[in-house]
Amino acid sequence: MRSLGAGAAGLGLSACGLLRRERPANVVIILADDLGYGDLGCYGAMNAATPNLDRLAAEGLRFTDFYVPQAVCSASRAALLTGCYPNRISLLHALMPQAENGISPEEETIAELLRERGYACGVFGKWHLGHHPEFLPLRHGFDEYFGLPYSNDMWPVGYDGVPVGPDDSKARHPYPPLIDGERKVGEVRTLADQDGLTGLYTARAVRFIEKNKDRPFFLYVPHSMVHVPLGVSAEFRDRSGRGLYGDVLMELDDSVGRILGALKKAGLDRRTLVVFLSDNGPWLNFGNHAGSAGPLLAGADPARFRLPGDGRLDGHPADGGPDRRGPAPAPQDRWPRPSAAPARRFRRFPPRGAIFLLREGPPRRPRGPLEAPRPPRLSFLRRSGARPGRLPRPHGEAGDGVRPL
Ligand SMILES: [Ca+2]
Repeated sequence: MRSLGAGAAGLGLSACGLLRRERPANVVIILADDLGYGDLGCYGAMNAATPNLDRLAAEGLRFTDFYVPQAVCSASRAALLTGCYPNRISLLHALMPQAENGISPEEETIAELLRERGYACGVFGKWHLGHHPEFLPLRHGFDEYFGLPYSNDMWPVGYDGVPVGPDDSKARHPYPPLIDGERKVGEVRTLADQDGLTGLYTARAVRFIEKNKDRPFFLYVPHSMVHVPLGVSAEFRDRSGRGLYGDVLMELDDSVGRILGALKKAGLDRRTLVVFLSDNGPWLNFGNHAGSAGPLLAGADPARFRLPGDGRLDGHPADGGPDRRGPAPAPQDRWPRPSAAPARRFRRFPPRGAIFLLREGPPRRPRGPLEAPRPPRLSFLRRSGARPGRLPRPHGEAGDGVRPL
C-alpha cells in the first residue's frame, strides 16, 4: 500500500514533469469498499456484470498481486492517501462514530501534494479518517467533499433495515450524516437512503470533472458500496440476475463507466491516470451479501486466514439468493460447527517476535440476521516482518506456518 500511495502521488508528480510545457495529468482514484478479488470479470468472475471495469483493465494495467496494509476501512484509507503504514500514523482498524481521533494535520495527503501543484481536489464518498471538522477532507488538501464520514453500517439499524433495540450495541450510533464540505446536509436513516448513495457520489464526481475540465484535478471517489447494508438504485435493482450483491456491483461498475465517460466527453481520457482498487477484501461472513475472494483466502476486517482443517473458506458472490431482507445463509453451510473447546479469547504467541493473535472457542454471536457466526478459529495477523516463513501463504492454501491452538 505504501508503494501504491506513494506511487499514485508519484505518478501525478512525474506527470507534472513529463507534461511540464502542458497541463499536468489528472489523477482519479476510485475505491470500492469490501469488494472481492473474485468479483470482477477481469479477475476471473464468471458472468460478472462489470464491463466498464473489465474494459479499464483491458486498456490499462491489471495488478494481480496487491496488498493493503490493513484489511479494514480507516487503516486502508489512511495508507492510500498518505503513503504511510497506518500504524505509524495511529489510524488503525475502523474509526467508530464515537471516535475522538482522526488523521493528523502533521500528515501529508496526496491531495495536499497535488494542490500545491495547482490541482483542484475533490472527494465524493466515504471518508473514514475522522468525522470531526479538523479531520474532514477540506482540512487535508481537498477543495470539495460530499459523502459519509464513516461506514454506512455505523447506524442504529440492523443489517435487515430494522432499527435496533436499546440493548443492541449499534443503538449508541447516530444516523450517519451526509456532509457537503463541512456542513451536514442530510442523514442516512433507512435502506432506501442507502439505495441512493452510489448515484449521489457519482453525480458529484461527474460534476467535478465538468467543472474542472480546464485545469488539473485529483478526483477521489471512495464508494460506500459494496459494504453492507447493500443499497442499489431502482435503475439497477433486479437487473444483474445475480441477486442484490450483483445489482450493487453492477451500479458500481456503471459509476466507473460514467466517470470514464465524463473524462472522454471532456477530452481528458488520454491525459488522466485512473486507478481502481478495493479498500480490503469481502466481508465474508455476510454470505451472499458479501463478495468473492476468488482464489484467495483472505477477507476483510482484519485479514483472515483459515487454519488447516475441515471446511472451506467460502465467499460466494450473489447467486440469485434472497434479497437483503431475506433469511441469512445457514451458518452450517458456511463454516464448520462450533467446537466444544472452552472459550479462550485471545492468546499471544510466541513470545519472541510474536506476529499472530489467535482466537479460539465458540464463534462470536452474529450481529444480525444476515451475518453468520464467525468460525471457531481465526488467526489475526497483527504484525508482519518477523520470522520469515511463519506467515500464512497469501494465496490459495492454508497457512502451514500457523499453529492451531
Ligand atoms: Ca472496507
